[in-house]
Amino acid sequence: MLRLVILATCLTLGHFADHDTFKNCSRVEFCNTLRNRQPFDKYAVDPSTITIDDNGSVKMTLKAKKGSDLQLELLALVDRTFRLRIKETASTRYELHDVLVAEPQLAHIDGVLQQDNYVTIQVGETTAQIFYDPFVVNFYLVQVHQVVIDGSTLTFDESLDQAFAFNVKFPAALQLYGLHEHADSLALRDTNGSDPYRLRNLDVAGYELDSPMALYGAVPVLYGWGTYSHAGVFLHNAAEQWYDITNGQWDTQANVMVESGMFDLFVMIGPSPEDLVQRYLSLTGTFRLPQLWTLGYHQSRWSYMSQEEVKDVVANFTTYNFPLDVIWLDVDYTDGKKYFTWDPATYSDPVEMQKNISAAFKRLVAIIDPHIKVEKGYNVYDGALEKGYFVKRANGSVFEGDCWPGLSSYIDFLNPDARQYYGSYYSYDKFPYSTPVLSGIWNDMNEPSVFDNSIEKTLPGDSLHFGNVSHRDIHNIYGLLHTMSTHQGLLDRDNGTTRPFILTRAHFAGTQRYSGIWTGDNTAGWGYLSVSYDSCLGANLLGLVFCGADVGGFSGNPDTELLQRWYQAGAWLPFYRAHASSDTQRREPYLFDSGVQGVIRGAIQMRYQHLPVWYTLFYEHERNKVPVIRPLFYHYSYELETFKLRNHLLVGRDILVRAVAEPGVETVTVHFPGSENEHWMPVDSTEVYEGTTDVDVPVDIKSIPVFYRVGSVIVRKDLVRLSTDEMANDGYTINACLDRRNQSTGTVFLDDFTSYNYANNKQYNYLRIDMDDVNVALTKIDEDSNPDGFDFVIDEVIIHRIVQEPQNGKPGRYVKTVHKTDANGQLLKNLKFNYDEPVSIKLGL
Ligand code: NBV
Repeated sequence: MLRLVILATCLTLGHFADHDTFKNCSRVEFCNTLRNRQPFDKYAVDPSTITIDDNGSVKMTLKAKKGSDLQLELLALVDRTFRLRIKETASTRYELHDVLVAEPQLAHIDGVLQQDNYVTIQVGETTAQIFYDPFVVNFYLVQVHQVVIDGSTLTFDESLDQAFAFNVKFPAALQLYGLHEHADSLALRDTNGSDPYRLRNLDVAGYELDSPMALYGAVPVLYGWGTYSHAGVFLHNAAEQWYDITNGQWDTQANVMVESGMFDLFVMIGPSPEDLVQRYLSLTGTFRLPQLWTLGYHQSRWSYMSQEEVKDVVANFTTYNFPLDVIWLDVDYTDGKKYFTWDPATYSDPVEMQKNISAAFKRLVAIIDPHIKVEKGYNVYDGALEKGYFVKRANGSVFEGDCWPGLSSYIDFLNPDARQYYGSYYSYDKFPYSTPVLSGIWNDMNEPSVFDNSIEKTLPGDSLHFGNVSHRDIHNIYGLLHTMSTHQGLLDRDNGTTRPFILTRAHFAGTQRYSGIWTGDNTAGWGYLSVSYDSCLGANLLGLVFCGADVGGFSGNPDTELLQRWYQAGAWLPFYRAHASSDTQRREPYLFDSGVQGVIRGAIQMRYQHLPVWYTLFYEHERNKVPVIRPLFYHYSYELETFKLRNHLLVGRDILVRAVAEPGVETVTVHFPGSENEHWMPVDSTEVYEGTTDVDVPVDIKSIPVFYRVGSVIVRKDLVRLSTDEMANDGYTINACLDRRNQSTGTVFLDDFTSYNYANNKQYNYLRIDMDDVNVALTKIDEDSNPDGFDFVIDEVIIHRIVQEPQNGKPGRYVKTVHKTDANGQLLKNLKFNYDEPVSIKLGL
């Protein structure tokens, strides 16, 4: 009963985060003590201890003026990256595993210069310089000072157990980004006068906006962005952390306070934004190409309460002509919240339901949480208990806490055997009545969430994991380990033939190797629509590319204007799912009047038209370590105006989107980046805008400002059907946006859309498309790839040609011509190519 009251309170309160439960810095002892520490140069290098190994490692002792000495190790890594590790001589600190994609490769040290008071280590164009006393570590690229670890504030305080703190400065940067996940602007704010940004994975129901409070995910990366040089740091540590931020010329810095674990800091030097993101992804990995259907539209609700309701929703999407790929099951499909079971009364025939879903060319995703109901006779529980696979209390007994099923225990995912055990339940025989139609899994509540406000709704820090590891040391990777287990389970289930789809709420650096993410329990308010862009852009810079937000808002009821705007804006985030809390009014799109339906249908169809763009971008993310969506400053960092811009994003390099995140507007201000060399064409009008201008663009409820970059080729599928499966054999439309030289370029990627054959056997068709106003040239990008079976069928080519250049801030004009045949009058879609040779098509009229 009490639980119901608390839950009801949270739900009605909506977006008021619970500040009694979730602490600010002053209520967290180590943060409160370390935040205001004064610099006092506690450490100095003892030069007699320095050892240098040309193969990339430098070691020395830091003598403490008070307390214990420390050992410093500096590793030079490939890709303009250094790794700085500092610990006590007899360290008992937990050293993190499972996060890096592989052991980072050491670089050869090209030169060492030892002076009286400093040593410099030269690796290619980068230099690390360590001053002995006062102790400071500087990192340079050529002559440009990039990162400074300020030894005067380095604190390893024995009175605070294993807590430590340090300051990191970014002399070439103007603005810091990173520290995902917070409901705040992408550009981190100065925290002087407010709480520091907190990284601790927490189940914050009804989170508030513009807040440094911790949310579900924690990615300890800071990027320092400048107009000419970019550098970053990644703290490889999964304990709770707080970051004070200062931005500004010569003063951009962070004060970092950490509860426990290792000082293990990767210093990554750009100089370009692309370089910087690539360095980080070289350490933590990329998201693998998802199956095509995952990029379609997803419909969810907490919960569809019966198999009949599920079938009814699916049928209505078809009846009302809304594309849909996936229907989601929230917790209520289970038997008493026992995962890997079905409620026998309401989901009595899951196999028939899955057949029904599949007959409509849709798929199913179901939720599986990490807490396990304490119930003798429940196989998942019994097995885990017997084998010792649950997290333990400090006294060694199995931890039990309250969650959805009532009393629950928590799988200890740090234990590889427990991961294997839990993952095995995804197999068809151990998850009764599951079939391949259950195509993906949703891992929720994996911060992990425990319904006990006195411990911030999560496991206590002193609870114990495999190998006697304290929970506090690994708290922020619990969700990552959960998805790792699910990922392996799904791979095994399908014998490695299918690319798993997982959505997770808790996440950390490296989660991208296993799962997509969403922004959790947002609220039906305009600010939450806006912040979904900040959040997913931030995630994309950190490799967490498959990101979305609950369309419409999880809590509360959006009015129809907000709902329509959300469908329009959400279509341009990588993951596109509508979801709503249990106490909200039903809002499946077919429930609205025909006008609203039309707008929502249009938004979803726009998404489906651009699926080839999304799919190609996801492939290019994996291949080139580039984000799928990008803030404007990623490509235009020389334009200061782009640093704090909100509601704008780039899909890849070539599509600019401006979300309408304001109610009742007839125009919105769009920032077009790129100086006079860049031009932008709206998809739904014939104007042309010039780069580095701000324009008030008219909008009505049917439109969202979307622009193609002049010079690009955008490949679409313009015949939109009701699911990706039904569109699989349809041809493509090539949109060529010709530049002043009458040229445009793009790429397209095709494969079987489901398996790993693209990676394991190079079975794919990856083409570069070069166009002028009469010629289409297709060139196979990888000589050794095999495009058999993946024909790029061209239905039509649309040429966009500027007929009037924009001038003095006034838009220009372009015209479109549509071509369906080649110069011989042959229908383009009837042309068959051998992609092993470059293809050249002359267009007919
Ligand atoms: O499983 C119920 C919900 C889910 O719908 C939501 O998306 C998650 O973020 N879940 C949280 C647990 C309860 C939230 C109050």
